[in-house]
Amino acid sequence: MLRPQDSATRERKSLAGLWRFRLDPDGTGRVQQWWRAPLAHARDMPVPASYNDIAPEPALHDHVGDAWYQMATRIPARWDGQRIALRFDAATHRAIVWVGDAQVAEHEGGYTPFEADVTAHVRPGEEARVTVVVSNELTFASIPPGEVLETAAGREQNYFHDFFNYAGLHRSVWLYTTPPTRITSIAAKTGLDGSAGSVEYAVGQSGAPGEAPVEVVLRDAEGRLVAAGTGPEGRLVIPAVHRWAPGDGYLYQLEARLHDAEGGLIDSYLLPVGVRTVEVRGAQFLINGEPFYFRGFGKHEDAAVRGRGHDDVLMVHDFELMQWMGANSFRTAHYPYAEEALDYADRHGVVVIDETAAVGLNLKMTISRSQSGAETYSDQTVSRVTQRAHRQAISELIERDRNHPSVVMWSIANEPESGLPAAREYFAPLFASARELDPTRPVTFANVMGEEPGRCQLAELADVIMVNRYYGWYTNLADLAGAEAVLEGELRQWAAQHGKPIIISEYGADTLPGLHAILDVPWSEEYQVRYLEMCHQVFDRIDGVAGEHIWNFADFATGPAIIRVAGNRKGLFTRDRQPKAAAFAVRRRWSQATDS
Ligand code: BDP
Repeated sequence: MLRPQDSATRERKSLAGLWRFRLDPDGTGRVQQWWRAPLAHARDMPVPASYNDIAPEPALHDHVGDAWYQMATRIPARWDGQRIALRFDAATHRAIVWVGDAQVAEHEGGYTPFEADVTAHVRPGEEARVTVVVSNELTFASIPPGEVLETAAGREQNYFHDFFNYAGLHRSVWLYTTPPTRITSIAAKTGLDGSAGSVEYAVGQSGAPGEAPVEVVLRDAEGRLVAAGTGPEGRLVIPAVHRWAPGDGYLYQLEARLHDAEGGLIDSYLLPVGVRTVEVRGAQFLINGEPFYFRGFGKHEDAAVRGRGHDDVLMVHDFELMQWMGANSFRTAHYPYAEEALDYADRHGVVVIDETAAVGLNLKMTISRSQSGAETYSDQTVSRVTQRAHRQAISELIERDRNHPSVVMWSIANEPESGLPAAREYFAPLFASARELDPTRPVTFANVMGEEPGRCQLAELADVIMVNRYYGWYTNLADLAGAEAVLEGELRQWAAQHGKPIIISEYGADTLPGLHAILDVPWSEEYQVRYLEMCHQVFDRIDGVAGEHIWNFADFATGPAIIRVAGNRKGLFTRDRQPKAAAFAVRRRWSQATDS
């Protein structure tokens, strides 16, 4: 599915703004067919945003079930004769969409896009009514998993991950045109051969293959033509290529065009292409054949008021702060981020580990009431049904992001229970699918504390060992010397047993800004600084360590818990992006780094 764009032959209209909105805790809307009329008893709701924090109401904040959005928009009269599509960049966690009285789309999964051809349901020049029902329920059939509990106080959502279950229309919604005969997909794989680069492309089109001849041109960043080809597949060679590299987000523009028999332009689509290679060799992670050391963060899409709603202001600010820190990379913990973030990373040479929303496949880790003591993998819990949703999540992630040069690796899960043979049975086919869908990038997952080398059944399946470790916080609290010994011992074991690159994909300590202490007092700013320094000293002593991603870039919202103080406070920045002392300490380390 190609993203909507304005090109010589295509036009977009954003549906961002205020929509009408109504909660539906009892699910009556589906029975009463609320899409058939203007939404009664509705209030204003901004899109994109999570709905949860927009008004100070527990019923909105903690809602479980359906929520309805509706808006009316005029279809431009000049769109007559075009194919018209409606696209949601995300609807969390699932949605059904109607245009007028007709259902046009249904989608499972809260962080990947979906669209519908609505040409037959709208009339250029007239208004169209768009209605969407989103459901935030998580079950063992969804990614991420969860369970809805029927309690005396009503329905409650239980989930197994440490961030608030924000919901709603989190990203842009577009109406857009394409010509009736159109380009439907483009894939570009890049390679390097000495000073030359190559782009292998495949262009899909509607109708019979080859119906309209395909032409492809590649231009450099200044708009100069560097290569051209014809046919739906081919290979372009760029002599003296300017590589895409960390810190140097150089992009070429690939333009695919469809022509009619007379040579007239039918459709044109522009794809930015960064020419680079990625490879794991021994214990090294190579970008363009050179060792790369990941410096950065696990992040969240999270902010006051807008929740997980995409916002360009906050996104650019976060990237600027990461650059100020000297970070060169981040992980999209714990779900695919807005595509705008990947575009930005492409353009600025920021390296991304791209993660699915498969977080919480671990019932050992949860404080869940009804499932405590339950097995993670069983017919009633994480099962083949979960696996089906998980495979779909992997394939939608790869399909969406495969052309981004910034994305160097897929992370197919965060902290699953991985020490059981059942984990291997569940995950082996998923690793295989990811590799089949994209043979060009390494595939990994984030290993949880306790699933050490020798125990973990999945490390063998991963190309890179990613571990989340909290020695000095969840264990060895206020005992940094003890923590140092355990951390070093474990990392050395990983290095010896697997010989693969090791990335510490999470390490961190909760910290309240303004709390100070001379001694090692957890939650103080000084403890966070010393904890991180201890970890860094260990990483620097171990050859196989290929990266460090601090948990977390900023404080973020969670559900209520006695180990959380109005959210998770492991940020180097507060939730409103003010630095804690550790931000300055880590900035000194990262800005002094001389390698990539
Ligand atoms: C890890 C999780 C992450 C949590 C973090 C923490 O991957 O989502 O927020 O620990 O406890 O278990 O802070």
